[in-house]
Parts: sequence; C-alpha cells; structure tokens
Amino acid sequence: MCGRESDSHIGVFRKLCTASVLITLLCPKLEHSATRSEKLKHSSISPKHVLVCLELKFNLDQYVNKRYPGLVKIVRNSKREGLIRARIQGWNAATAPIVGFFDAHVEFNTAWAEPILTRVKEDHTRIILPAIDNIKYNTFEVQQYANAAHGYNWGLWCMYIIPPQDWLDKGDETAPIRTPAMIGCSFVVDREYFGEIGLLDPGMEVYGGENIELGMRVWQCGGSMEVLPCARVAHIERTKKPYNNDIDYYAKRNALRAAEVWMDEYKSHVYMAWNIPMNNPGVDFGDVSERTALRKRLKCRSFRWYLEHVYPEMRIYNNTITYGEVRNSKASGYCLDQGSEDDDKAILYPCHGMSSQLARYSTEGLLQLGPLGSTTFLPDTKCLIDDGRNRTPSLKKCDAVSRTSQRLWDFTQNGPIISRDTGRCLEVEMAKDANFGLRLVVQRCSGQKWMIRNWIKHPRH
Ligand SMILES: [Mn+2]
Repeated sequence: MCGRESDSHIGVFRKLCTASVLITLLCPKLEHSATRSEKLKHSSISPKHVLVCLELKFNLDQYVNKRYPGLVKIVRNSKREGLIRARIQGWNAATAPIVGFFDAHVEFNTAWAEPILTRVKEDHTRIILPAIDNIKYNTFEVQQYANAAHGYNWGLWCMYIIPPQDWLDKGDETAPIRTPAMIGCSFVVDREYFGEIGLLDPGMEVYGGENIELGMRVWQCGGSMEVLPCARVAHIERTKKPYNNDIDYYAKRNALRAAEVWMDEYKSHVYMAWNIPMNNPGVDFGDVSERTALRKRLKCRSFRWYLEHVYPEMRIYNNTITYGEVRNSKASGYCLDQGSEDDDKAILYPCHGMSSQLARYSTEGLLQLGPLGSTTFLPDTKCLIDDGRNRTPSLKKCDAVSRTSQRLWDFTQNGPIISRDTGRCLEVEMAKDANFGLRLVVQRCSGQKWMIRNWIKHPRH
C-alpha cells in the first residue's frame, strides 16, 4: 500500500483544541476516476457519481455546519489540484499550532494525539507519523500491523521497512522509530515549522513522490521524521485507486523533481530505476529553481549524509557506467531480458524498456540485469555469468561464482561483450527451436556488437 489514494478536491478542516486535522476527500469526477475503457462505456455521468457528489457537496456542508459549527472549515478547489496542493490549501486554512494531514479513509484510535503532541512539543522540528494499522476494505475490521519504518526504492516509491537495528535492540515497543520517509496517508507537524521548511512541493502533480521528498528534506535540513507506535490510526487499503492509468507518469515526474533538488550525485539512481535517460528523459518535470533555492536558503546537508545516517539500507550503484536496454546489432528490436524470475536464464525478448530489460554495466565489469535491488531488504539484481561450461550464459546472484572473473565482462559501447574468464563473447545465435528464433549464447567471438542505451559516465581509458 502506498496510502495516498484519496484525491483531493475538498479539504475538510477540523480544529481541535491544540491540533488542526486536515482531511482530504475525493469527489470522483468521472473524467478523473474512470479508466479509459470505462469512459468509453459511460459517456455520460453515472447516477452513482451524481449521488456521491451530492453527498460530498450539499450534504457534507449541511452536516458540518450543523454538527461542528465554527469548528470545521471546508475548503474547495475549483479545479483538480491533486493531493499535494490540496494538502497545502488545508495548511493555509489552518490556525492551530500543530497540523495533521490524513487521507479521508483514515480512522483514529483512542488517545492517538497525546503522544504526538508531546514529541512535537519537545522538539518542533520532528515530523510525526502515527503507526498505521489496516482496515479491511470488505469487513471494516481493524488489523494491527507490525511496527515499521517507511522507506522507498530508487524509483521513490514507498514501502514499509524493518525498523532500524538500534530500535530493535532497545526492545522498547513504545520508542519512536526513526524513518527515512513516509507512506504519506497520515502525518503531523508543527504548523509554522512546516511552512519554514517549504510544505510539500507545490510543483508536484496528482500524487506520489511528495511523501519521499518531505522525508529527504526534513532530514537534510536539520529536522527529523519518526513513526510513533503509541499513536495509532487505521487506514483502508483500497483495492482500486481513483486514478487514471497515467499514475505512473506522475509518480515518475514527481520523483524526478525530488531527485533533481535533493539527491546530488545519487539522482542517477532514480533515472536508472525508471529506466530513462538522464538527458532528455522524455518527462517534463517543470521548474525546480524555487525548490533548489529553498535548499540553499535552509543550508541543507548532502544526500550522501542522509543515506549514511538515515537510510543506510539503501543499495548504492554509483559505479554504473551505462544502463538501460541492451541491443545486439544482429537482432534489432530485441533486448537482453531477465526472463522468468525463477530460472537462471537471460533471454532475448522484444524491447519494451521495462525493468526486466534494465541492464547496468559497472566500472568493475559487472553486467547486471533486472530491476534495481534498491535496498538490502530486497535481493540484489542478478549478474550475467559465463561459467565456462555451458554455451548459454546464466543469470545468478553475483557472488554465486567459483571465480570472480566469471561474472566480469569487458565492454565498450558498440563493441563486443567479452567474458574476462573465458574470452568468449556474448552473442546472438539464430535458432529455429528458440523463442523468436534467437538464442543468447557465449561462444568464440564473431564480431557482434552491442549497445547499452544510456550513459552515466565514460570509462577511463
Ligand atoms: Mn489512502
């Protein structure tokens, strides 16, 4: 789950004595919530849609005015702003010293607020995340989740991770858990401090990435972020998110904004994870100059510092020379592919540029194939190996070799790929009995040439 599915045409703002609680709700405009095929089927607005909008407009106003007069503000945007700017709108309307941001499908457990307020009062630069339990979507039963920190992969997509070792060693389940970022559906922060460090990035669209960016920023700029196990909320993991199929595009776009502003020499990892070139990535991520100026003004630390101190579980690939799809001059349109995940065979497959065709060639001479093994919680990407016995190369854990040279290859762009162990070349063989009539082999070099799509740096000669 990456819990920020609720879009945000309406912000409901509820003022408690010491905290403002901002809840974002979705009024599902059909053009936003339906998939393309659904849109074709329903060219007019459905009765269900009218009903939901009636509920969230007229009825919600009535309910709030009657039940919480003077306590709850409703802020409506006139056009779709996305989750990120909607949350900023809520912050603009808030007046209490502490603000909390929650998806509409979050419920609060008893005494959730007090431990949070204590932690913020001690240090107003702490961003506090309540521990999130699950509400089963079909029964509304609450299911307690194990305590976790919130991490992410190099695509800047969030995931739960195991808490830091020092927290586990302490054996105190009530202690705050240091976290590198947040899932995003629920967080609490000092209102003025949140303004000082630049809210969320208003240049981000729809959702995705803003939760990671805030984690990097608060840590790099002198604050901190923590999960507080004593403060519990529960969240409905939805089975279907109210977004178009283009959500990947926005997640990618927002990730590139965060990468460009905060990640220094590590930003290449985000481009690699999405398998797009660093020059002309084909994604217009907009203007980041204001965010770069913010980083300068706040005199924030480097991303390297953040990785070392806050997210040491991240796997680093700074020794990559080239990455992307690998093409052979003899088989245009076909790319190296990790094939089925459970066998040890690399294959040739029509090029599609997804992560199964993401290769990386490193300064040491490793040729790795498949999605980045972003963190030490995940297995690392497998290595292409010439074991000297078989005619087909294998794809194995990089240390599963009898001699290190079996995993090392010589390669320069538009040249052969040569095993350092056997001197054999990685080549394509025409074979009637192979898929697509092409087999990947290691054999005596016949002069075949390979290209890997994207450069990070040119090798030293
Ligand atoms: Mn959610």
